[in-house]
Amino acid sequence: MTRSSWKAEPAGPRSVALVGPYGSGKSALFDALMAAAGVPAKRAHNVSGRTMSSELRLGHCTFMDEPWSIIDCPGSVEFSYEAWAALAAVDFAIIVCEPSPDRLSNLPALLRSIEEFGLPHLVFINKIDSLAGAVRETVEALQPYSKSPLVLRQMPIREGDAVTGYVDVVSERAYRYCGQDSELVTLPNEMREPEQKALAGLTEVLADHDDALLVKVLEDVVPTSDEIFATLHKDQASGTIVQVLIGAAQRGHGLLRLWKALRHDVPPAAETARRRGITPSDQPLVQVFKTVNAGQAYAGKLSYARIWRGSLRDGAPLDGARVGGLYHFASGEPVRVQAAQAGELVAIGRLEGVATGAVLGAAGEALLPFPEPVAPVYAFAIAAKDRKDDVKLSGALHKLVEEDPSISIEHNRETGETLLRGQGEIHLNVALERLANVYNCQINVASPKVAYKETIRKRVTQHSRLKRQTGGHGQFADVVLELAPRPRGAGFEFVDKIVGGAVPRQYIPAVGEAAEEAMQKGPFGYPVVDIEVTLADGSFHTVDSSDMAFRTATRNGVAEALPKADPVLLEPIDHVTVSVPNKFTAAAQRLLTGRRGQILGYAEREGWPGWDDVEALVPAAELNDFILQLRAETTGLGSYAHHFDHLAEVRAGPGQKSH
Ligand SMILES: Nc1nc2c(ncn2[C@@H]2O[C@H](COP(=O)(O)OP(=O)(O)O)[C@@H](O)[C@H]2O)c(=O)[nH]1
Ligand SMILES: [Mg+2]
Repeated sequence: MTRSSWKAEPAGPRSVALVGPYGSGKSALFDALMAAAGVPAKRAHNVSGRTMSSELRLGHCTFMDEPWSIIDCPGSVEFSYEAWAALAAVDFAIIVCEPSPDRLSNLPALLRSIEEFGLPHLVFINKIDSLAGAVRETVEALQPYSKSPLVLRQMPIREGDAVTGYVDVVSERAYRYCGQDSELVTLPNEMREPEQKALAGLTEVLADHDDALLVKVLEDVVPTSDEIFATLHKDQASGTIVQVLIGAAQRGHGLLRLWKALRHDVPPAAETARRRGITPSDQPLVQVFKTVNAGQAYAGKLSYARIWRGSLRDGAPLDGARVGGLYHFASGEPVRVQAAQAGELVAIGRLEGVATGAVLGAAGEALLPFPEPVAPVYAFAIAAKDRKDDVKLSGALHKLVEEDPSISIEHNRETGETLLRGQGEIHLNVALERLANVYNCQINVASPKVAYKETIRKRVTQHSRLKRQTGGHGQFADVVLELAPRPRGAGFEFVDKIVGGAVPRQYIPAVGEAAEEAMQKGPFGYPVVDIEVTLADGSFHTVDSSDMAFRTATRNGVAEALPKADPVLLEPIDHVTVSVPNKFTAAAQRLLTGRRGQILGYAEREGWPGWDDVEALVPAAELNDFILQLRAETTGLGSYAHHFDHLAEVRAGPGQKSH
């Protein structure tokens, strides 16, 4: 007898990502879900050798005959890109949070991305064993960030300080936690009233989207549990509501209930593909959501990918590349598989030249949207310890960016430095560790230099004469230069005021070029800007004058004139927009002022209820580690964007003499 004679056909492969703040218990929940499906946890390292909390983890299991790919995402804001990339790949998200209204951290931003992807999701309030207040408080704190109503499906049952079980709000049944399972118990008397209230609230929310239910509510007819369940599932599937479940990953509490929700509510992979606009066909379509240039343990490169369409075989060609191994992961170890089908998340070996976000097999089709790399907010200046390693370093940096598009490399022409830019100190330290340990690059690290400039504040006239007699014919040039300040941002200008051939025409371009070249380094050692150099007068010698002689005379003249022209150091001032929940607006302004910032004002952040954008002009020199302080003072929520605005005189700056 086949099982399908009494049970619906098992669904095909589906995938889920666990996202949420750092420390909310995502990894514990990942392990617990795996363990419940018979895959023992092994909290070792990832394939790449990075620690788990800094990198997403993929795992595979089969639960009640159905195959699952599950992603454990890093929680820290500095690694959010990995979480976003995972959200672009899966069918469903579980938002894992703690039962504490002030531990929301990156949840507002996460909910936003989840909604942008139109990704069905539920909230799992973990660590229910350590519940202090009421679960409802956490739900209420989260609600403003969710477009759809959050619906609490379970209420904790307390005995003294301990949470011993839960009441299922819809079925009105009480359960006592016992390991991963739970047993039916009688509904405690003191829970009756709160449960009724919760059910009434839930029914009202559902009635908003269901006329039949609305009529019953209005006529005071109590709908049956089945009616409520039916509407609930419909609304969950369409995303009009988001269910909230509770549990304790570490104790296994609420796990089977969570698995049940996944089996019921995670849409089939084909449904996700349809939502993402993928044309059905047999031709494989694959998107890479993570790249690991694996370390010592696994030679070569692994591309973690979602198979959106078709199937893959080990060794088969794929869009010009070749599948050099197909892997699942069990207990943290890669397990080689021969084939994989649509809906699975797999690691593909040796897809050389294929970066994170790449789509393979999409001949002529619109590319699948993938998260834009976030703008960097923190940087180190790096250089190979040994110049001989420059080529090796640049190859390694290329691979780093291929793995993690939220890292960028910039060669700053003004300071001559190579900048490794990313999302924070931990993010960049992980990158540095990989440079050292995986790519074997010995590098020096420093804080990036500020691109100072100089200018002058006084008009001066300088006479410069070059006269050299060396053997045969000599060198002669004679110029009268006037240096004058120009308005900020006006740049360099050369003016020729020679009349009557005091300096012959053919030498004048050389004077102009030499004056401009002399601006490369002023008395303080920085480029000189916003100056007008006028060639006012001069003289020449018919035999000894030359372009070269006029160049030298001009360079010497400018170098002599600049220190007399009241030079001043200029520093870049950035326009900064800090985004924070409005309870931190005053704190953000204080931080900016503390960094010599000039506050321009603040306004509500568009599309972010309860948030403000604070705008300010801040010296770039003060912004190096600004993000670290901003996050520290805003429980990790604050972020900022910046761009160059103007140059301003430094009143008391590095290495500057007082005038
Ligand atoms: N009390 C309690 N602690 C938990 C539970 N789940 C996880 N933790 C603890 O919370 C901390 C963070 O867990 P982890 O899974 O690493 O969080 P992640 O950063 O979200 O992956 C660890 O110390 C866990 O032991 C739980 O259900 N109850
Ligand atoms: Mg973790």
